[in-house]
Amino acid sequence: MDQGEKPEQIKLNGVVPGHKPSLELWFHDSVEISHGCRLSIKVKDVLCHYKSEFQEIAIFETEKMGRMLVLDNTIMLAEFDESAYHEMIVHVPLLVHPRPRRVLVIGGGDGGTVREILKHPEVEQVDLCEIDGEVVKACRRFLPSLAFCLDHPKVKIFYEDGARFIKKKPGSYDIIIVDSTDPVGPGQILFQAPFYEDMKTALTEEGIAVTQCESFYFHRHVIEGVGSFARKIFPQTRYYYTLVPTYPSGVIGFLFCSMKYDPLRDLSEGRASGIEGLTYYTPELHRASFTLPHFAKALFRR
Ligand code: SPD
Repeated sequence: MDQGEKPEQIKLNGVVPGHKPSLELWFHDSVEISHGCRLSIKVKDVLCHYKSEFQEIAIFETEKMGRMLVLDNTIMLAEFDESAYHEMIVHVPLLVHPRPRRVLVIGGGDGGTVREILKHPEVEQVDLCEIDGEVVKACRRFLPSLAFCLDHPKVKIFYEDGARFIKKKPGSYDIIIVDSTDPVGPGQILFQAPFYEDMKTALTEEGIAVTQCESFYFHRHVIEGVGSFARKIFPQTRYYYTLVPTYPSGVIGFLFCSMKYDPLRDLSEGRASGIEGLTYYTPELHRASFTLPHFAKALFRR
């Protein structure tokens, strides 16, 4: 190297040693800390942040992922990829049931699941049971791209504990969707056998329940546990998944619990083609999402 020539700077993951970055705000999802792994999202602004009776609620304006809802330091959704979650938790069961008229959502106070249900014209009534009214309030104000649908005349909101609410509704619903948080705090009870028994009672004889059932990378014990009691309660149970880059493992799955209909045999492709405004769901993906990696399939054999 000639004298006076500057040595090449060594970069570590794009960071030049000695360079002082300007102030940056990153949110770190805390759900996977026990796996020694964390997802970080760059934030532009904190739109709201406060504690409700049940949990800590925050909504951020992010740099690249749109607005993001965080409950108890765990990412619930980002506008960037929420459609991959909400379209799959909704259209899979609603396109398998031939006449989904009455639908119950437990959790889902952000409105994303209800928004997708309302794309099915045959649905007559959507009951939303959300334990935390503050989530609905915050999303109405800061996440209108999801919460706008909560004022639709077919929608009725109940601010109650879903596990208690469902006990009062025997034989009432064609479809139940559990759009819950993780199995900690208020969401814990929704991952237990008595709740699955009560869901079965609340369904009609041909009903379908779909529940948020975590990631096959990081929550194998949850999937194994729920899978083992759910298959004793429902005539049919199948696990399927979707890809959500703003969840720490990039995937999240659902348990399809059915009294009669099969998620592959009974899919109505004709009705699927009439649904407007889809960005993720296709009938091909519907089928493919039930095909699991070898290790995930093994979780259901015990
Ligand atoms: N690990 C986070 C799981 C969150 C699932 N629920 C999201 C709610 C979106 N409506």
